[in-house]
Amino acid sequence: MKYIQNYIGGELMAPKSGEYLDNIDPSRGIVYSYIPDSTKEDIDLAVEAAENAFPKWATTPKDERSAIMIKIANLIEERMDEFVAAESLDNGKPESLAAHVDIPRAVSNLKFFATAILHFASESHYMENGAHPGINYTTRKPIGVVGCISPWNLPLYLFTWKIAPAIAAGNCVIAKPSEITPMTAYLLSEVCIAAGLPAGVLNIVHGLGQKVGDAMTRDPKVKAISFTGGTQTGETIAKIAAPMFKKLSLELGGKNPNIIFADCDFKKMLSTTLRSSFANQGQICLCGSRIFVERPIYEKFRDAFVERVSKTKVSYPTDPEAKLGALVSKPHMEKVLSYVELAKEEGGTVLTGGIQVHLEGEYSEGYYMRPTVIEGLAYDCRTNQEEIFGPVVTITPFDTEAEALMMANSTVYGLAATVWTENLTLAHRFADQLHSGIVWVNSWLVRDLRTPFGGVKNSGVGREGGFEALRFFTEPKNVYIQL
Ligand code: TXE
Repeated sequence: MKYIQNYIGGELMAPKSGEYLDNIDPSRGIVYSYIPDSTKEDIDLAVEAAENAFPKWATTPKDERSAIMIKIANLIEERMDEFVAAESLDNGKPESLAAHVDIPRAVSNLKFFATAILHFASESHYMENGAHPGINYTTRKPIGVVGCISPWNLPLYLFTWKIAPAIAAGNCVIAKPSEITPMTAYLLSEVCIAAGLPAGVLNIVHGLGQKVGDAMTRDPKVKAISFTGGTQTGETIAKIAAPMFKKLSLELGGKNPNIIFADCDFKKMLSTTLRSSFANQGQICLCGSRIFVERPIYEKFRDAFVERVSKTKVSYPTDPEAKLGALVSKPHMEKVLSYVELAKEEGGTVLTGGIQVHLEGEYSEGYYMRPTVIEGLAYDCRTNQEEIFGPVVTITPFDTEAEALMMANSTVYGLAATVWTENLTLAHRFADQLHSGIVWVNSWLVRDLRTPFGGVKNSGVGREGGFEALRFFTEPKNVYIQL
Protein backbone atom coordinates (compact mmCIF):
# COMPACT_ATOMS: atom_id res chain seq x y z
CA MET A 1 0.00 0.00 0.00
CA LYS A 2 1.14 3.50 -0.81
CA TYR A 3 2.76 5.67 1.87
CA ILE A 4 2.16 9.30 1.02
CA GLN A 5 5.18 11.53 1.64
CA ASN A 6 5.61 15.13 2.67
CA TYR A 7 7.11 17.51 0.11
CA ILE A 8 9.60 19.77 1.89
CA GLY A 9 12.52 21.72 0.48
CA GLY A 10 11.94 20.18 -2.94
CA GLU A 11 12.10 16.58 -1.70
CA LEU A 12 9.63 13.87 -0.86
CA MET A 13 10.21 12.69 2.68
CA ALA A 14 8.73 10.71 5.54
CA PRO A 15 7.37 12.58 8.58
CA LYS A 16 9.92 13.09 11.34
CA SER A 17 7.73 11.08 13.73
CA GLY A 18 7.85 8.07 11.39
CA GLU A 19 4.14 7.69 12.14
CA TYR A 20 1.38 7.33 9.58
CA LEU A 21 -2.42 7.66 9.62
CA ASP A 22 -4.91 5.49 7.76
CA ASN A 23 -6.29 6.85 4.53
CA ILE A 24 -9.73 5.40 3.88
CA ASP A 25 -11.47 4.72 0.58
CA PRO A 26 -15.02 5.91 1.38
CA SER A 27 -16.55 3.95 -1.50
CA ARG A 28 -15.54 0.66 0.18
CA GLY A 29 -14.92 1.72 3.77
CA ILE A 30 -11.39 0.28 3.78
CA VAL A 31 -7.88 1.62 4.40
CA TYR A 32 -6.08 1.90 1.08
CA SER A 33 -3.00 4.05 1.80
CA TYR A 34 -1.19 5.86 4.60
CA ILE A 35 -0.72 9.56 5.34
CA PRO A 36 2.19 11.13 7.23
CA ASP A 37 1.18 11.96 10.78
CA SER A 38 3.35 15.07 10.69
CA THR A 39 4.13 17.27 13.67
CA LYS A 40 5.58 20.68 14.47
CA GLU A 41 9.02 19.30 13.57
CA ASP A 42 7.94 18.87 9.95
CA ILE A 43 6.36 22.33 9.92
CA ASP A 44 9.63 23.78 11.28
CA LEU A 45 11.54 22.13 8.44
CA ALA A 46 9.04 23.39 5.89
CA VAL A 47 9.16 26.94 7.25
CA GLU A 48 12.96 26.93 7.12
CA ALA A 49 12.89 25.68 3.51
CA ALA A 50 10.31 28.33 2.58
CA GLU A 51 12.29 31.12 4.26
CA ASN A 52 15.44 30.08 2.42
CA ALA A 53 13.66 29.97 -0.92
CA PHE A 54 11.83 33.26 -0.50
CA PRO A 55 14.45 35.91 -1.45
CA LYS A 56 15.17 34.25 -4.78
CA TRP A 57 11.55 33.38 -5.63
CA ALA A 58 10.28 36.85 -4.69
CA THR A 59 12.71 38.40 -7.16
CA THR A 60 12.33 35.79 -9.90
CA PRO A 61 10.76 37.66 -12.85
CA LYS A 62 7.00 37.20 -13.07
CA ASP A 63 7.16 35.57 -16.45
CA GLU A 64 9.55 32.89 -15.14
CA ARG A 65 7.26 32.17 -12.19
CA SER A 66 4.36 32.08 -14.61
CA ALA A 67 6.13 29.65 -16.97
CA ILE A 68 6.81 27.15 -14.18
CA MET A 69 3.19 27.30 -13.06
CA ILE A 70 1.98 26.69 -16.61
CA LYS A 71 4.31 23.72 -16.75
CA ILE A 72 2.78 22.33 -13.53
CA ALA A 73 -0.71 22.78 -15.03
CA ASN A 74 0.32 21.03 -18.24
CA LEU A 75 1.84 18.11 -16.36
CA ILE A 76 -1.40 17.64 -14.41
CA GLU A 77 -3.26 17.63 -17.72
CA GLU A 78 -0.89 14.98 -19.06
CA ARG A 79 -1.69 12.81 -16.03
CA MET A 80 -5.40 13.73 -16.07
CA ASP A 81 -6.77 10.18 -15.83
CA GLU A 82 -4.52 9.36 -12.89
CA PHE A 83 -5.50 12.54 -11.04
CA VAL A 84 -9.20 11.95 -11.74
CA ALA A 85 -9.07 8.36 -10.46
CA ALA A 86 -7.09 9.40 -7.38
CA GLU A 87 -9.49 12.23 -6.49
CA SER A 88 -12.53 10.04 -6.86
CA LEU A 89 -11.04 7.15 -4.87
CA ASP A 90 -9.88 9.43 -2.06
CA ASN A 91 -13.10 11.43 -1.75
CA GLY A 92 -15.83 9.04 -2.90
CA LYS A 93 -17.15 11.42 -5.56
CA PRO A 94 -18.20 10.08 -8.98
CA GLU A 95 -15.25 9.87 -11.37
CA SER A 96 -17.31 11.77 -13.92
CA LEU A 97 -17.45 14.73 -11.52
CA ALA A 98 -13.71 14.66 -10.82
CA ALA A 99 -13.14 14.47 -14.61
CA HIS A 100 -15.45 17.36 -15.45
CA VAL A 101 -15.02 19.61 -12.44
CA ASP A 102 -12.27 18.95 -9.91
CA ILE A 103 -9.15 18.29 -11.92
CA PRO A 104 -9.85 20.55 -14.93
CA ARG A 105 -10.60 23.33 -12.45
CA ALA A 106 -7.31 22.72 -10.61
CA VAL A 107 -5.54 23.08 -13.97
CA SER A 108 -7.51 26.29 -14.66
CA ASN A 109 -6.59 27.70 -11.25
CA LEU A 110 -2.89 27.29 -12.00
CA LYS A 111 -3.17 28.70 -15.51
CA PHE A 112 -5.40 31.54 -14.39
CA PHE A 113 -3.05 32.83 -11.69
CA ALA A 114 0.05 32.11 -13.80
CA THR A 115 -1.33 34.60 -16.31
CA ALA A 116 -3.17 36.93 -13.90
CA ILE A 117 0.13 37.85 -12.26
CA LEU A 118 1.37 39.15 -15.63
CA HIS A 119 -1.51 41.67 -15.63
CA PHE A 120 -1.44 42.57 -11.95
CA ALA A 121 -0.83 46.31 -11.63
CA SER A 122 -0.58 48.58 -8.64
CA GLU A 123 -2.10 52.01 -8.28
CA SER A 124 -0.87 55.57 -8.57
CA HIS A 125 -2.71 58.61 -7.18
CA TYR A 126 -1.83 62.05 -8.45
CA MET A 127 -2.51 65.05 -6.15
CA GLU A 128 -2.68 68.16 -8.26
CA ASN A 129 -4.09 70.69 -5.80
CA GLY A 130 -3.57 72.11 -2.31
CA ALA A 131 -0.47 72.43 -0.19
CA HIS A 132 0.99 69.05 -1.14
CA PRO A 133 0.94 68.52 -4.88
CA GLY A 134 2.58 65.21 -5.58
CA ILE A 135 2.32 61.63 -6.64
CA ASN A 136 1.48 58.58 -4.58
CA TYR A 137 2.47 55.26 -6.01
CA THR A 138 1.76 51.90 -4.44
CA THR A 139 3.98 48.88 -4.71
CA ARG A 140 2.73 45.37 -3.99
CA LYS A 141 5.32 42.92 -2.80
CA PRO A 142 4.95 39.28 -1.75
CA ILE A 143 4.42 38.77 1.97
CA GLY A 144 6.99 36.03 2.57
CA VAL A 145 6.11 32.63 4.00
CA VAL A 146 2.36 31.97 3.89
CA GLY A 147 0.13 29.08 4.93
CA CYS A 148 -2.67 27.44 2.95
CA ILE A 149 -5.09 25.03 4.64
CA SER A 150 -7.77 23.29 2.59
CA PRO A 151 -10.71 20.91 3.13
CA TRP A 152 -11.78 17.54 1.74
CA ASN A 153 -14.80 18.35 -0.39
CA LEU A 154 -13.00 19.66 -3.50
CA PRO A 155 -9.48 18.56 -2.63
CA LEU A 156 -7.15 19.61 -5.47
CA TYR A 157 -9.55 22.28 -6.73
CA LEU A 158 -9.43 24.23 -3.44
CA PHE A 159 -5.79 23.39 -2.69
CA THR A 160 -4.64 24.96 -5.99
CA TRP A 161 -7.12 27.84 -5.61
CA LYS A 162 -4.96 28.98 -2.67
CA ILE A 163 -1.48 27.86 -3.67
CA ALA A 164 -1.62 29.29 -7.20
CA PRO A 165 -2.13 32.98 -6.29
CA ALA A 166 0.31 32.66 -3.39
CA ILE A 167 3.24 31.42 -5.46
CA ALA A 168 2.33 33.53 -8.51
CA ALA A 169 2.66 36.61 -6.31
CA GLY A 170 6.14 35.50 -5.20
CA ASN A 171 5.44 33.98 -1.79
CA CYS A 172 6.73 30.67 -0.50
CA VAL A 173 4.05 28.37 0.79
CA ILE A 174 3.43 25.82 3.52
CA ALA A 175 0.32 23.94 2.43
CA LYS A 176 -1.77 21.41 4.27
CA PRO A 177 -4.42 19.42 2.43
CA SER A 178 -7.19 17.76 4.41
CA GLU A 179 -6.02 14.57 6.09
CA ILE A 180 -9.21 12.98 4.77
CA THR A 181 -8.26 13.55 1.10
CA PRO A 182 -4.47 13.93 0.74
CA MET A 183 -3.79 11.93 -2.44
CA THR A 184 -3.97 14.50 -5.23
CA ALA A 185 -1.90 16.95 -3.16
CA TYR A 186 0.74 14.22 -3.05
CA LEU A 187 0.52 13.75 -6.82
CA LEU A 188 0.86 17.53 -7.14
CA SER A 189 4.15 17.40 -5.24
CA GLU A 190 5.47 14.86 -7.78
CA VAL A 191 4.39 17.18 -10.57
CA CYS A 192 6.07 20.21 -8.96
CA ILE A 193 9.36 18.31 -8.81
CA ALA A 194 9.02 17.27 -12.46
CA ALA A 195 8.18 20.86 -13.48
CA GLY A 196 11.32 22.21 -11.80
CA LEU A 197 9.63 24.35 -9.17
CA PRO A 198 12.57 25.59 -7.08
CA ALA A 199 13.04 23.80 -3.75
CA GLY A 200 11.14 25.36 -0.85
CA VAL A 201 8.72 27.47 -2.91
CA LEU A 202 5.91 25.03 -2.15
CA ASN A 203 6.04 22.71 0.84
CA ILE A 204 3.21 20.25 1.39
CA VAL A 205 2.94 18.89 4.92
CA HIS A 206 0.35 16.18 5.50
CA GLY A 207 -1.38 15.35 8.75
CA LEU A 208 -4.00 16.33 11.26
CA GLY A 209 -5.43 19.81 11.58
CA GLN A 210 -4.87 19.91 15.33
CA LYS A 211 -1.16 19.11 14.88
CA VAL A 212 0.03 20.35 11.49
CA GLY A 213 -2.56 23.06 10.88
CA ASP A 214 -2.19 24.28 14.44
CA ALA A 215 1.63 24.38 14.27
CA MET A 216 1.45 26.32 11.03
CA THR A 217 -1.03 28.80 12.48
CA ARG A 218 1.10 29.34 15.59
CA ASP A 219 4.39 29.80 13.74
CA PRO A 220 5.22 33.54 13.79
CA LYS A 221 7.23 33.17 10.57
CA VAL A 222 4.06 32.24 8.67
CA LYS A 223 2.76 35.71 7.92
CA ALA A 224 -0.62 34.95 6.35
CA ILE A 225 -3.10 32.08 6.45
CA SER A 226 -5.59 31.25 3.76
CA PHE A 227 -8.10 28.71 5.08
CA THR A 228 -11.17 26.96 3.73
CA GLY A 229 -13.14 24.68 6.01
CA GLY A 230 -15.61 24.61 8.86
CA THR A 231 -16.66 27.80 10.65
CA GLN A 232 -15.53 26.48 14.02
CA THR A 233 -12.05 25.70 12.72
CA GLY A 234 -11.95 29.17 11.20
CA GLU A 235 -12.72 30.62 14.61
CA THR A 236 -9.94 28.56 16.22
CA ILE A 237 -7.44 29.73 13.60
CA ALA A 238 -8.51 33.37 13.94
CA LYS A 239 -8.08 33.25 17.73
CA ILE A 240 -4.51 32.04 17.38
CA ALA A 241 -3.48 34.14 14.39
CA ALA A 242 -5.13 37.47 15.23
CA PRO A 243 -2.88 38.42 18.19
CA MET A 244 0.13 37.91 15.88
CA PHE A 245 -1.53 40.25 13.33
CA LYS A 246 -1.36 37.66 10.58
CA LYS A 247 -3.26 38.34 7.41
CA LEU A 248 -6.26 36.01 7.31
CA SER A 249 -8.53 34.82 4.55
CA LEU A 250 -11.26 32.53 5.87
CA GLU A 251 -13.71 30.75 3.58
CA LEU A 252 -16.14 29.02 5.89
CA GLY A 253 -19.49 27.29 5.88
CA GLY A 254 -22.77 28.13 4.25
CA LYS A 255 -26.49 27.41 4.50
CA ASN A 256 -27.42 28.72 1.14
CA PRO A 257 -30.94 29.67 0.10
CA ASN A 258 -32.39 28.76 -3.29
CA ILE A 259 -35.36 31.08 -3.90
CA ILE A 260 -37.77 29.99 -6.61
CA PHE A 261 -40.41 32.43 -7.85
CA ALA A 262 -43.54 31.20 -9.63
CA ASP A 263 -42.61 32.86 -12.95
CA CYS A 264 -39.31 31.00 -13.32
CA ASP A 265 -38.30 28.81 -16.26
CA PHE A 266 -39.52 25.67 -14.48
CA LYS A 267 -37.69 23.05 -16.51
CA LYS A 268 -34.33 24.78 -16.30
CA MET A 269 -34.83 25.54 -12.60
CA LEU A 270 -35.72 21.93 -11.82
CA SER A 271 -32.66 20.37 -13.42
CA THR A 272 -30.31 23.02 -11.99
CA THR A 273 -31.87 22.66 -8.54
CA LEU A 274 -31.13 18.92 -8.65
CA ARG A 275 -27.47 19.79 -9.18
CA SER A 276 -27.33 22.68 -6.73
CA SER A 277 -28.82 20.40 -4.07
CA PHE A 278 -26.86 17.21 -4.56
CA ALA A 279 -23.70 17.77 -6.63
CA ASN A 280 -20.71 16.18 -4.88
CA GLN A 281 -23.20 14.52 -2.48
CA GLY A 282 -24.23 18.00 -1.32
CA GLN A 283 -20.73 18.54 0.02
CA ILE A 284 -20.01 21.87 -1.65
CA CYS A 285 -20.11 25.03 0.42
CA LEU A 286 -22.12 26.57 -2.46
CA CYS A 287 -24.89 23.96 -2.57
CA GLY A 288 -28.37 25.38 -1.97
CA SER A 289 -29.71 23.47 1.00
CA ARG A 290 -32.78 25.60 1.82
CA ILE A 291 -35.21 25.72 -1.06
CA PHE A 292 -37.92 28.39 -0.82
CA VAL A 293 -40.71 28.09 -3.39
CA GLU A 294 -43.43 30.62 -4.14
CA ARG A 295 -46.79 29.13 -3.06
CA PRO A 296 -48.53 28.94 -6.50
CA ILE A 297 -45.93 26.43 -7.78
CA TYR A 298 -45.00 24.82 -4.47
CA GLU A 299 -46.86 21.54 -4.99
CA LYS A 300 -45.90 21.28 -8.65
CA PHE A 301 -42.26 21.80 -7.69
CA ARG A 302 -42.40 19.41 -4.74
CA ASP A 303 -43.90 16.57 -6.76
CA ALA A 304 -41.60 16.99 -9.76
CA PHE A 305 -38.49 17.45 -7.60
CA VAL A 306 -39.19 14.48 -5.34
CA GLU A 307 -39.82 12.29 -8.37
CA ARG A 308 -36.51 13.26 -9.96
CA VAL A 309 -34.60 12.95 -6.68
CA SER A 310 -36.01 9.52 -5.93
CA LYS A 311 -34.81 8.29 -9.35
CA THR A 312 -31.30 9.73 -8.90
CA LYS A 313 -28.70 6.99 -9.01
CA VAL A 314 -26.44 6.55 -5.99
CA SER A 315 -23.57 4.28 -6.95
CA TYR A 316 -19.87 3.50 -6.65
CA PRO A 317 -17.64 6.30 -8.00
CA THR A 318 -16.42 4.49 -11.12
CA ASP A 319 -19.98 3.77 -12.29
CA PRO A 320 -20.42 6.17 -15.23
CA GLU A 321 -24.13 6.36 -14.38
CA ALA A 322 -23.50 7.46 -10.77
CA LYS A 323 -25.05 10.83 -9.95
CA LEU A 324 -24.05 10.60 -6.30
CA GLY A 325 -21.09 8.65 -4.96
CA ALA A 326 -20.03 8.01 -1.38
CA LEU A 327 -19.93 10.60 1.37
CA VAL A 328 -16.41 11.44 2.42
CA SER A 329 -16.18 9.52 5.70
CA LYS A 330 -18.16 7.41 8.15
CA PRO A 331 -18.30 10.13 10.84
CA HIS A 332 -19.47 12.63 8.25
CA MET A 333 -22.19 10.29 6.95
CA GLU A 334 -23.32 9.67 10.51
CA LYS A 335 -23.44 13.42 11.15
CA VAL A 336 -25.57 13.97 8.04
CA LEU A 337 -27.92 11.10 8.95
CA SER A 338 -28.25 12.50 12.47
CA TYR A 339 -29.61 15.72 10.94
CA VAL A 340 -32.34 13.70 9.23
CA GLU A 341 -33.34 12.40 12.67
CA LEU A 342 -33.24 15.93 14.04
CA ALA A 343 -35.45 17.12 11.18
CA LYS A 344 -38.03 14.47 12.09
CA GLU A 345 -37.92 15.51 15.73
CA GLU A 346 -38.44 19.10 14.63
CA GLY A 347 -41.62 18.10 12.81
CA GLY A 348 -40.28 17.62 9.29
CA THR A 349 -41.53 15.02 6.83
CA VAL A 350 -38.93 13.13 4.81
CA LEU A 351 -40.39 13.04 1.28
CA THR A 352 -37.60 10.91 -0.17
CA GLY A 353 -34.26 9.53 1.01
CA GLY A 354 -33.08 9.97 4.57
CA ILE A 355 -31.42 6.57 4.69
CA GLN A 356 -28.04 4.97 4.23
CA VAL A 357 -27.59 2.85 1.10
CA HIS A 358 -25.76 -0.47 1.11
CA LEU A 359 -24.44 -1.25 -2.36
CA GLU A 360 -23.57 -4.75 -3.52
CA GLY A 361 -20.29 -6.63 -3.19
CA GLU A 362 -17.04 -4.80 -2.47
CA TYR A 363 -18.93 -1.51 -2.00
CA SER A 364 -21.27 -2.82 0.71
CA GLU A 365 -19.36 -1.05 3.50
CA GLY A 366 -19.11 2.30 1.67
CA TYR A 367 -20.64 5.50 3.00
CA TYR A 368 -23.61 5.97 0.68
CA MET A 369 -26.85 7.74 1.38
CA ARG A 370 -30.00 8.53 -0.61
CA PRO A 371 -30.48 12.18 -1.56
CA THR A 372 -33.00 13.55 0.88
CA VAL A 373 -35.82 16.08 0.65
CA ILE A 374 -37.62 17.26 3.77
CA GLU A 375 -40.68 19.51 4.07
CA GLY A 376 -42.76 20.95 6.84
CA LEU A 377 -40.03 22.60 8.89
CA ALA A 378 -39.98 26.07 10.38
CA TYR A 379 -37.43 28.32 8.70
CA ASP A 380 -35.69 28.94 12.03
CA CYS A 381 -35.36 25.36 13.31
CA ARG A 382 -31.88 23.85 13.69
CA THR A 383 -32.18 21.76 10.51
CA ASN A 384 -32.77 24.99 8.60
CA GLN A 385 -30.09 26.99 10.38
CA GLU A 386 -27.07 24.68 10.78
CA GLU A 387 -24.76 23.55 8.00
CA ILE A 388 -25.37 19.87 7.24
CA PHE A 389 -22.98 19.62 4.27
CA GLY A 390 -24.54 16.53 2.77
CA PRO A 391 -27.30 15.40 0.39
CA VAL A 392 -30.13 16.89 2.44
CA VAL A 393 -32.35 19.79 1.42
CA THR A 394 -35.48 21.29 2.90
CA ILE A 395 -38.35 22.79 0.92
CA THR A 396 -40.52 25.61 2.27
CA PRO A 397 -43.30 27.62 0.60
CA PHE A 398 -43.48 31.42 0.72
CA ASP A 399 -46.20 33.94 -0.09
CA THR A 400 -44.43 37.28 -0.44
CA GLU A 401 -41.08 38.57 -1.56
CA ALA A 402 -40.53 40.04 1.91
CA GLU A 403 -41.13 36.68 3.56
CA ALA A 404 -38.75 34.91 1.18
CA LEU A 405 -36.07 37.50 1.86
CA MET A 406 -36.52 37.31 5.62
CA MET A 407 -36.18 33.50 5.60
CA ALA A 408 -33.25 33.55 3.15
CA ASN A 409 -31.36 36.03 5.33
CA SER A 410 -32.23 34.35 8.64
CA THR A 411 -29.07 32.25 9.17
CA VAL A 412 -25.68 33.19 10.58
CA TYR A 413 -24.19 32.31 7.18
CA GLY A 414 -24.02 34.34 3.99
CA LEU A 415 -22.01 32.58 1.33
CA ALA A 416 -24.09 32.03 -1.81
CA ALA A 417 -27.71 32.28 -2.96
CA THR A 418 -29.66 31.32 -6.05
CA VAL A 419 -32.70 33.22 -7.34
CA TRP A 420 -35.09 31.91 -10.00
CA THR A 421 -37.33 34.41 -11.77
CA GLU A 422 -37.92 35.79 -15.26
CA ASN A 423 -38.71 39.21 -13.77
CA LEU A 424 -35.59 41.30 -14.30
CA THR A 425 -36.46 44.01 -11.79
CA LEU A 426 -37.31 41.48 -9.10
CA ALA A 427 -34.06 39.61 -9.76
CA HIS A 428 -31.96 42.76 -9.29
CA ARG A 429 -33.92 43.94 -6.28
CA PHE A 430 -33.77 40.57 -4.57
CA ALA A 431 -30.08 39.99 -5.33
CA ASP A 432 -29.31 43.41 -3.92
CA GLN A 433 -30.97 42.65 -0.58
CA LEU A 434 -29.62 39.16 0.03
CA HIS A 435 -26.99 38.90 2.76
CA SER A 436 -24.66 36.88 0.61
CA GLY A 437 -21.21 37.16 -0.95
CA ILE A 438 -22.36 35.48 -4.18
CA VAL A 439 -25.74 35.47 -5.93
CA TRP A 440 -26.63 33.41 -9.00
CA VAL A 441 -29.75 34.36 -10.95
CA ASN A 442 -31.28 31.55 -13.04
CA SER A 443 -28.10 29.51 -12.73
CA TRP A 444 -25.84 27.90 -10.17
CA LEU A 445 -22.10 27.56 -9.68
CA VAL A 446 -21.14 29.53 -12.75
CA ARG A 447 -17.64 30.65 -11.89
CA ASP A 448 -15.59 33.33 -13.55
CA LEU A 449 -12.23 33.13 -11.81
CA ARG A 450 -11.81 36.91 -11.99
CA THR A 451 -14.76 37.57 -9.67
CA PRO A 452 -14.50 37.92 -5.87
CA PHE A 453 -15.34 34.69 -4.07
CA GLY A 454 -16.34 34.51 -0.42
CA GLY A 455 -19.07 35.15 2.09
CA VAL A 456 -20.45 37.57 4.64
CA LYS A 457 -21.37 36.95 8.30
CA ASN A 458 -20.07 33.61 9.62
CA SER A 459 -19.25 32.43 6.10
CA GLY A 460 -15.90 34.09 6.29
CA VAL A 461 -13.57 37.01 6.09
CA GLY A 462 -11.93 38.27 2.93
CA ARG A 463 -12.34 37.30 -0.70
CA GLU A 464 -10.52 34.92 -2.99
CA GLY A 465 -10.43 34.98 -6.77
CA GLY A 466 -8.88 37.22 -9.37
CA PHE A 467 -6.95 40.24 -8.23
CA GLU A 468 -8.55 39.96 -4.76
CA ALA A 469 -6.39 36.88 -4.16
CA LEU A 470 -3.27 38.58 -5.51
CA ARG A 471 -3.96 41.54 -3.26
CA PHE A 472 -4.33 39.21 -0.28
CA PHE A 473 -0.99 37.57 -0.99
CA THR A 474 0.86 40.89 -1.38
CA GLU A 475 1.67 43.71 0.97
CA PRO A 476 0.97 47.22 -0.39
CA LYS A 477 3.37 50.04 0.29
CA ASN A 478 2.49 53.62 -0.59
CA VAL A 479 5.23 56.09 -1.51
CA TYR A 480 4.46 59.81 -1.73
CA ILE A 481 6.68 62.19 -3.65
CA GLN A 482 6.16 65.92 -3.35
CA LEU A 483 6.32 67.75 -6.63
O1 TXE B 1 -13.42 20.71 8.35
P1 TXE B 1 -12.24 21.32 9.14
P2 TXE B 1 -13.88 19.20 8.40
C1 TXE B 1 -17.72 22.19 7.04
C2 TXE B 1 -18.76 21.12 6.99
C3 TXE B 1 -18.10 19.99 7.67
C4 TXE B 1 -17.34 20.71 8.74
C5 TXE B 1 -16.18 19.98 9.27
O2 TXE B 1 -19.89 21.52 7.71
O3 TXE B 1 -18.99 19.06 8.19
O4 TXE B 1 -16.92 21.90 8.12
O5 TXE B 1 -15.40 19.47 8.19
C6 TXE B 1 -7.70 21.69 9.04
N1 TXE B 1 -5.87 24.40 12.98
N2 TXE B 1 -16.92 22.29 5.84
O6 TXE B 1 -13.79 18.51 9.69
O7 TXE B 1 -11.99 20.56 10.36
C7 TXE B 1 -8.08 20.30 8.58
O8 TXE B 1 -7.03 19.40 8.81
C8 TXE B 1 -5.55 24.46 11.68
C9 TXE B 1 -17.16 23.41 5.02
O9 TXE B 1 -13.18 18.58 7.29
O10 TXE B 1 -12.49 22.76 9.22
C10 TXE B 1 -8.39 20.53 7.12
O11 TXE B 1 -7.20 20.59 6.36
N3 TXE B 1 -6.12 23.68 10.74
C11 TXE B 1 -16.14 23.61 4.02
C12 TXE B 1 -9.05 21.90 7.14
O12 TXE B 1 -8.64 22.51 8.36
C13 TXE B 1 -7.06 22.82 11.14
C14 TXE B 1 -15.45 22.45 3.46
C15 TXE B 1 -10.58 21.85 7.12
O13 TXE B 1 -11.02 21.02 8.16
C16 TXE B 1 -7.43 22.72 12.49
C17 TXE B 1 -15.25 21.39 4.41
C18 TXE B 1 -6.79 23.56 13.42
N4 TXE B 1 -7.10 23.55 14.71
C19 TXE B 1 -16.00 21.34 5.54
N5 TXE B 1 -8.39 21.78 12.58
C20 TXE B 1 -16.35 24.69 3.03
N6 TXE B 1 -16.77 25.85 3.48
O14 TXE B 1 -16.07 24.52 1.87
C21 TXE B 1 -8.61 21.30 11.36
N7 TXE B 1 -7.80 21.91 10.46
